[in-house]
Amino acid sequence: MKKTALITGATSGIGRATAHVFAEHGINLILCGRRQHRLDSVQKALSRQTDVFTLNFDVRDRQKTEEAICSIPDEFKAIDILINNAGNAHGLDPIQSGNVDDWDAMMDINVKGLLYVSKAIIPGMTERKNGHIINVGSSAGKEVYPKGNVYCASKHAVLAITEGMRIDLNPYGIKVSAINPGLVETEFSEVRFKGGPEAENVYQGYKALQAEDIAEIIHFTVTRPSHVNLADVLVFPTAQANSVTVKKTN
Ligand code: NDP
Ligand code: 8X3
Repeated sequence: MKKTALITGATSGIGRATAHVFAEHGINLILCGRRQHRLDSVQKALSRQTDVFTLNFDVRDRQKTEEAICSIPDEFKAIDILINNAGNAHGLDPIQSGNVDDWDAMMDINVKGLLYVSKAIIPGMTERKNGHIINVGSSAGKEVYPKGNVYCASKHAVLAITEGMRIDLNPYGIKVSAINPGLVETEFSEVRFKGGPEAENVYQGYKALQAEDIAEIIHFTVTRPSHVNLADVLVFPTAQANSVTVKKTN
């Protein structure tokens, strides 16, 4: 029986790469994001391999999130796998000069958005006593780095929520995992620096993780036998030892 996965943030980076790997393995997909043209192009690319349904909503909008998930057609409704991936850093500033709009964006998307999506999907999982929730955290959820303040707080919250979900959903046999990457070369830094020149240096002088690396780990995680749960995975590029120690050639 084919499984169904809902992936948030499927228009770019880790989420899109995960959609590709899942499609290769015949997992049906519900792909979410705000950029409709990207949802359309990922759907077009993957529809030859699996069934794909797309949902356009902003995870910050609680009502739109509920409505979008309610609108999922019957053939996709039994969601086996939820990949809570949508999120970004907004800004890299000391706390004393941080931008409050950036703080709102990170807490509203990375934390509250993850909760809104989960709230809409968990009842189906508890009813079926089956499911796997993967929360994409970060090494920033385990370690605070200079100017990371609120982004790190949002990812620490993702880890706390992951642990809470694992405890509360334990009676239902639902797996809950956190995948926590270090530096991954995606559109992440373009978003963090709002398209500014700082983004150019982030992945230079070493081999950063690629979105496909994380997608493979996510696929490995969801294909373990039913008695095995990879609860918490921390993955760095080889050149990275922690948030501030990266061996660069230049
Ligand atoms: P990208 O910027 O490439 O992708 C972010 C995705 O999130 C996009 O698909 C975007 O879609 C979606 N998204 C952002 N805001 C919203 C929103 N308000 N509502 C709905 N969807 C939204 O970055 P990554 O792939 O790198 O990031 C994915 C996850 O991985 C994030 O949670 C990030 O924190 C985490 N991470 C990234 C690391 C890195 O170094 N790149 C390292 C560790 C963790 P759209 O704009 O179409 O809505
Ligand atoms: C993304 C990795 O180090 O920029 O979560 O916070 S980092």
